[in-house]
Amino acid sequence: MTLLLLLLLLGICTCQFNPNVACGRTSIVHLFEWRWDDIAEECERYLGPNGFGGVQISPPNENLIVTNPSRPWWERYQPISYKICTRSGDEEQFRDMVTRCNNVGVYIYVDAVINHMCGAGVGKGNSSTCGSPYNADERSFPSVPYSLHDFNEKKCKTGSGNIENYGDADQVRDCRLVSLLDLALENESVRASIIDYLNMLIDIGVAGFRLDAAKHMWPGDIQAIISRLNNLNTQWFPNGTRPFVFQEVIDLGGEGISVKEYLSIGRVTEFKYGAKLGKVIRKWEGEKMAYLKNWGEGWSFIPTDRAVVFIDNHDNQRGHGAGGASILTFSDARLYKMAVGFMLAHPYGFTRVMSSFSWPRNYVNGKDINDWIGPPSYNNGSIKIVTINEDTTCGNGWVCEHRWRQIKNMVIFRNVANGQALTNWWDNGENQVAFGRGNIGFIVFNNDNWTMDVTLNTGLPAGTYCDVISGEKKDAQCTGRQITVSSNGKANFKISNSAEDPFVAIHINAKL
Ligand code: AAO
Repeated sequence: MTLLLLLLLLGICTCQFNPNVACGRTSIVHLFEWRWDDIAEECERYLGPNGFGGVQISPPNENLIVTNPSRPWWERYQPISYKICTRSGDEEQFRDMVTRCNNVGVYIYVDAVINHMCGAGVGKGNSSTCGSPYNADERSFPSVPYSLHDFNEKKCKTGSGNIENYGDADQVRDCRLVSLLDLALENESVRASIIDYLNMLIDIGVAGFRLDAAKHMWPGDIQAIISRLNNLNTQWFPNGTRPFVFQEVIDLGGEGISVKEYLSIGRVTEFKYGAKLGKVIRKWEGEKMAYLKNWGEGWSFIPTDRAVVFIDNHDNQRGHGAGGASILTFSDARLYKMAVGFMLAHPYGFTRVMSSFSWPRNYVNGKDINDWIGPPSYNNGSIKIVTINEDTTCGNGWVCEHRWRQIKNMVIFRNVANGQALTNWWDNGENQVAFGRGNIGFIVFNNDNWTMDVTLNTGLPAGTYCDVISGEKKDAQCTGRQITVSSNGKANFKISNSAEDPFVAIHINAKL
């Protein structure tokens, strides 16, 4: 009884900061632009069995259909109504996905676009994913309904009505982000519409929300909305569970708004993480992996229990948002796997893995002019299904980084090492580093231009382990390299700088 009370209290205390993942699961994956039917399948056939905790999905609400350029991915960030009706599927398919994913312990996190509606200049019509009418000129969205007084038309003080200076916090909140019609979130009618939308999703069974463009909303408005959300559906979650909320706030420093203003509301995306780690792994600006010894708060990141971290996201993998050229993506596969491996091995933050579709990058003067290209789709605009190849990778233009052996196995490593402190840090002063997680797991990187050959204290029990980067343990056999830990916990690591993946990871569940 006391234990129950304690657990209950713990649950209540951590509330909206708790990712709500099922016990023993520690990461979510962003299945960017996937169809609901495919996500349901993926939960059952892959994510559940491989220990993924959840899926961040693309915005499920009705959006503008953009035809020039033709069906860009970013049309989904231009809401027309809160009907569940997009290229990813309709409400029935959405409900089916949530049910099936929840039933295998993989929870759904909705990308909630509540700061704005569509662009100011898109005119009027019913070219939207469910055919709902809109009139951007009159600020009219009858299907919500929203009208002129629901938008920040008078509050914004810039000449253009758009955000012109990120140094001015008022502008960033009261003016239009890239001309998107900015909702007046202090209006009770606006709040009520948004709360209805989010509560509908909660009642269907979602576990939480990514709050898109949170930096462009006043913290007090977000707080007011969050506080009126329902508890999660008790069919899958304990009584009294609060929705997990993580806010998209880009703060690389030097602007009018600080990420700190949002930390009491929910978790926040730590954009410094991927931007800095990209520089370190690329060895730009004199950065070295040895400097990662105090990675985390030591690098002036937000507190670990407030951070959502990732190597790249759907914006900065193609030059949108923030981070610039240092961001690593699937296009730099070798370095990317090391970065994701480091992130998943390191205890800092709540981790999100990116899963992308491919597109032909085409740089003109340093900018990818194909940054708008939408998901793999047929001529009629419908999104292509995610096919699975014999070797477990994806087809039809889906990259599926989360299925790359090295990344999938590190998601499992993180689950196994959950709750263990970082131990036995070692570095050579350059780009060869290693660290453990308690006496549960150990990881070693060689990002120098020479071979590594060292004997390190792993902290692991003696035995032979299967390296989960070059292979994995299958039916008590190892398909990759084997590492022998002697009775004093030491093991020799020889990693060629020209290895396909110049890192090695072992953990107690990969002991042979
Ligand atoms: C599209 C068209 C526009 C058109 C508009 C309306 O591209 O030309 O005006 O429709 O018709 C996405 C796309 C947009 C797209 C939009 C709607 O990215 O291109 O517009 O859908 O379809 C800011 C926000 C951040 C936002 C990010 C993209 O703060 O919230 O821009 N991300 C989210 C989503 C994103 C989505 C939206 C929001 C809108 O993830 O997919 O947009 O729903 C600075 C600021 C950041 C700011 C960036 C970029 O960053 O700090 O807050 O992000 O600039 O404007 C260094 C600095 C760093 C700086 C960066 C870039 O790295 O250190 O701080 O440089 O300057």
